[in-house]
Amino acid sequence: MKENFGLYLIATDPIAGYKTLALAAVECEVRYLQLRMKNASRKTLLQTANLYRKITKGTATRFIMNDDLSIAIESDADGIHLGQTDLSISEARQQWNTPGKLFGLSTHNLEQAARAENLRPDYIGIGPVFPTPTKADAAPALGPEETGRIAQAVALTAVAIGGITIDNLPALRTAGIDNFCVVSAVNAQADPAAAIRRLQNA
Ligand code: TZP
Ligand code: MG
Repeated sequence: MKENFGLYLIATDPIAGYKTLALAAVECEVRYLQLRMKNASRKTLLQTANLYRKITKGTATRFIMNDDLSIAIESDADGIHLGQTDLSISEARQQWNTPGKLFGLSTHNLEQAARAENLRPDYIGIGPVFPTPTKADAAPALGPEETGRIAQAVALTAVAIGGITIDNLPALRTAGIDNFCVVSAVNAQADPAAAIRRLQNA
């Protein structure tokens, strides 16, 4: 069954701070909150992951750890998000054999999304939809129409990502995309709860 939850939020260098961002996500009942700290020490990563676990525990918000399976396991995250060149989904499932844990996978074209169907992740990311400065090694932008085609071609819950703002959300909707993920549209805002609400209500 494909899930329809709207906003998926990634926490990366939030100007309001990691704690304020997580509290805002919970307050706004954002379904997915992913912790994606690039270049942080393991100690800082684990501390922040433990904080995210504590803040989201027993709420509507699922805490997903980016990339690092050992931190996901140690902090008892709700799941892990992996890229095409990270640990494989099957390998991650073997190492984290706990019922109910969620596994997300990034895809960047139709071929990768189609291949993902065999790996059975709980959801896939599709993108970047638009050019984005947030991810240095991002693949070429797909555009909303191609992103929508890919999302509809696969029998997996899909989340569009990359360069999404309040202004281009209507183009995603037109392309039949229900779930979307943002970094800068919320992390670059001083009042993340207000930014989240604007996106949820757009
Ligand atoms: N993966 C593909 S694009 C991207 C990631 C993590 C960054 C999206 O960030 P923004 O600021 O919402 O464009
Ligand atoms: Mg990754």
